[in-house]
Amino acid sequence: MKVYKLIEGIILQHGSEGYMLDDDWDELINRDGLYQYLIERIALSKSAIGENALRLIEESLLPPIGKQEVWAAGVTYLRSREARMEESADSGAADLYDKVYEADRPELFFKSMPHRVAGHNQQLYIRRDSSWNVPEPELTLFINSKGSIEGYTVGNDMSSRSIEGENALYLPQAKIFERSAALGPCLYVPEEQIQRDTTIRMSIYRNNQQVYSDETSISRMKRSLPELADYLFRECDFTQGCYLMTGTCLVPPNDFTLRPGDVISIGITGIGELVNTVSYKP
Ligand code: DO4
Ligand code: MG
Repeated sequence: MKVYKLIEGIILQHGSEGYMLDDDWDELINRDGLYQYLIERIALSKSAIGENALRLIEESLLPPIGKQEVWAAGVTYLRSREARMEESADSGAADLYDKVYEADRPELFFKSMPHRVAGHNQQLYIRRDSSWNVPEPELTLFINSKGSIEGYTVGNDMSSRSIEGENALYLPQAKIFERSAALGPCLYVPEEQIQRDTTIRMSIYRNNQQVYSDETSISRMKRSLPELADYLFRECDFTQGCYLMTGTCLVPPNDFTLRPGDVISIGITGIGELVNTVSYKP
């Protein structure tokens, strides 16, 4: 089941059918047994809107977020640990990443308020004061206010590697700026939890040429998804639920940096494709 947030209303997509709802986003998604609830809503719905659903989704899609905070986990894959140790070698912080990868407590950090989040086909920004900018493709959890993982989306944790590499204490500046997070295209609510062998892939295009492409499986993540959610909920309440990006598993080569005009496409099997164009903040 896919839940799309539109400028006016919400579309549930189940199989090839679409159903329009006029619910409040936060009330609709923040519940236990979300999949079952959405199935019941479809059964009560008078009619499917068929092909119109696709047109509406294309024309008026928003990121699948209301009042939820966006958090992120870091160094959950070996590839991220390696990349971070390389970029921070000169600052002397390489050890931090090694330690956090092995530690019981995961790295969790605040990523974004909802108003800084871009949706599918919207622009993402890179910092002008950063010389090394990368996208981070991340499976992103929707966790309800009781701490239960009820859905998933595709996330992009845009990052400045030059700022983080200069000093690990600059992490918030490397991570939090206008349009530094993307979520979408939908909230995916499966009947069962997401499969461990789910594939995540990313391609980057410059002047219509592919300049990067790779893929991996979320089974390479060192930690379990409930473990990350449990730590996040230890001493924080999220009355509307929250989103949690689960860490990057793909890192472009060290000589790669994003430029304005680049197009980033991130896909996760079952969820869909999140596509964004890069620019500077106007
Ligand atoms: O440790 C800094 C951030 C790590 C991160 O964002 C990631 O591994 O995805
Ligand atoms: Mg990340």
